[in-house]
Amino acid sequence: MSLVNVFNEWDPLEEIIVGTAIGAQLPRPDISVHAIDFPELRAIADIPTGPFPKHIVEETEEDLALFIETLEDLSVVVRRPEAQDHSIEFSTPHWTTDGLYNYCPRDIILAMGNSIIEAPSPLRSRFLETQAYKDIFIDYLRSGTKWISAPRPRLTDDSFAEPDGFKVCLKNTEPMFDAANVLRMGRDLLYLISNSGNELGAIWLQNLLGSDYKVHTCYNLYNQKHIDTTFTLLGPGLALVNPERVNEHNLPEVLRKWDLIWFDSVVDVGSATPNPLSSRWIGINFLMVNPSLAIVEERQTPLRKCLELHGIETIPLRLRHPRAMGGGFHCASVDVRRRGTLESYVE
Ligand code: DAV
Repeated sequence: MSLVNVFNEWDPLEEIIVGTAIGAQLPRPDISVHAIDFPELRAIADIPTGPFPKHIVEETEEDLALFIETLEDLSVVVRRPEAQDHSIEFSTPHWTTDGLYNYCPRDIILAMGNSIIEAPSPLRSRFLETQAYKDIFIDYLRSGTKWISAPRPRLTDDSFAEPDGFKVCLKNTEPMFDAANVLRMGRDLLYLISNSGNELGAIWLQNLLGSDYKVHTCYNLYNQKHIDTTFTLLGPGLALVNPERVNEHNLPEVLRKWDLIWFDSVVDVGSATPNPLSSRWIGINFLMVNPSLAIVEERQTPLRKCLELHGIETIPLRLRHPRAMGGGFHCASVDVRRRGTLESYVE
């Protein structure tokens, strides 16, 4: 049986890939890094670059080790990427870059049904990032998993219009998206249109998945990058919503009949770096182990209380640098197998 078998964000978790902070660095700046990671900065020359401070890498590795131990205690199989040297430059005929990190497998790997899909990231620095997962994917392949890599995008300079703060400037020139632009809810998938995902990417994904699934493009929610600090899907018909981004006008149609928790008490844990890769909303980027158990960053006390009021127990764990590194427990992992079947959660 395929080791990859997952249809949503909440069924009982059986296997997961957890990222690593080893080798993490900020790549050489370009227009995609500007639009997706640093829209608050005026010029490309202002964008920070180079290795993450040693203490951030070491503390994140310690925190991930405890996350993994906790998952293993819950009988979840955990796999890790190979560490890579992201400072090595690489090129296509059109451009040269270096890499970012392997901290957020969520961003570049989409597990859906019995398929593993390597996403066509609009960030040049992530062009080769899935190489760190090849041996894992080969194991999955041998077990019957379908292994698909989306068409590699050209990523020429004209993929983006001139970055203009928080406006969408990713063009629709070819399919481009990060896997973290997608949330899985059985037969329906949410797909955020933003600087890290365009409409051709949604069409590519829809055509790949076929008529058993419906990819719902969502607009005007959050223009910068991923969807997993805007919604957290908790269980069948229940979601946590970021009220700073979502309102009754832009709420995706498929969520209208769901019970929504409009959660406004996220704790800003700050950042040890001046230009963090994520906003304070990284606090709602947590992992469902099953519909009544979540792994949550320990400083998010109001969130824990809120989930517990809704019958969801929480395991608080330390994660010291979610803003600097751009990922909470959801981003820093990709769940590939959950016990469950393909269902519709929308009437
Ligand atoms: O809200 O700053 C972080 C994206 C993490 N994958 C935010 C988006």
